[in-house]
Amino acid sequence: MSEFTFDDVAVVMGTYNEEEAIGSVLADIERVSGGRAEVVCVDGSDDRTPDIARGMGARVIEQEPQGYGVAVREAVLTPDRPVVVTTDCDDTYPMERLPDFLDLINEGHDVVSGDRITPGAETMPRLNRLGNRAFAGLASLLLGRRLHDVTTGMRAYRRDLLHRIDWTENTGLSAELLMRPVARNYRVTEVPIDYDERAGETKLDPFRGGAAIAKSILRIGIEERFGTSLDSVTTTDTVERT
Ligand SMILES: Nc1nc2c(ncn2[C@@H]2O[C@H](COP(=O)(O)OP(=O)(O)OP(=O)(O)O)[C@@H](O)[C@H]2O)c(=O)[nH]1
Ligand SMILES: [Mg+2]
Repeated sequence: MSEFTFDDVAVVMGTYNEEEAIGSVLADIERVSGGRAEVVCVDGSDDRTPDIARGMGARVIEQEPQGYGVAVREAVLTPDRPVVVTTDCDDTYPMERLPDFLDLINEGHDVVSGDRITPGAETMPRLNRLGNRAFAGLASLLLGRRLHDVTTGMRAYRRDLLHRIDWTENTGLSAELLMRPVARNYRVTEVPIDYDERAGETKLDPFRGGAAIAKSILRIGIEERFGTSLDSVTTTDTVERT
């Protein structure tokens, strides 16, 4: 089997008023991939974000802002390229690690997930760090496999896996994108990554967002482990803007 190169990679993201960060994120992707990775932004901004993205050669799909997962679901399902990498557009994730993620896909993994927690994540707000540890602990218990960071935004996926699973979550989509493949015995690995301080304003309310993520993890864990649909845990997951 021939190895994937950056000509086979699409880097995708939801973008919502990220004009302070998007130039730097897209420049990093361009530099690290030698301009070969395709970039897809699913954008709900009312600032200059989409203009900057288009000016830098990204494909921009406009979408009313409906929350993280609605945007990222569309973003991961859009590319035709066989390797899809997600990131946040806030300059927190280390784009210089893209070659390592691609190497791990080429070694046979279906999902490569950036683990911010193991290296310390000192730049992450304390409440977020505690919450993220708790989410990983809960998901690990439910799935019976130790996972370290289930809410990370930086992952690489084989495209066919993304189209074989139905994705149901919004704020909890990041956890779902890791948990369902783990539960279905895809080859999933976590790789430690550094995590930077965010540029620009957060788009998520930590309390409402955290509650939504906890519910998603419970629902997915129970559905995947016991094959029971947990409609009673379903809520309308609207996103509180800060
Ligand atoms: N299109 C679109 N993008 C969104 C929406 N909500 C969040 N995003 C984007 O999704 C990514 C993740 O959102 P963040 O605000 O960084 O969420 P977070 O990483 O949990 O929180 P921080 O710790 O503040 O970074 C960012 O690139 C946002 O711009 C939305 O409703 N629509
Ligand atoms: Mg972020």
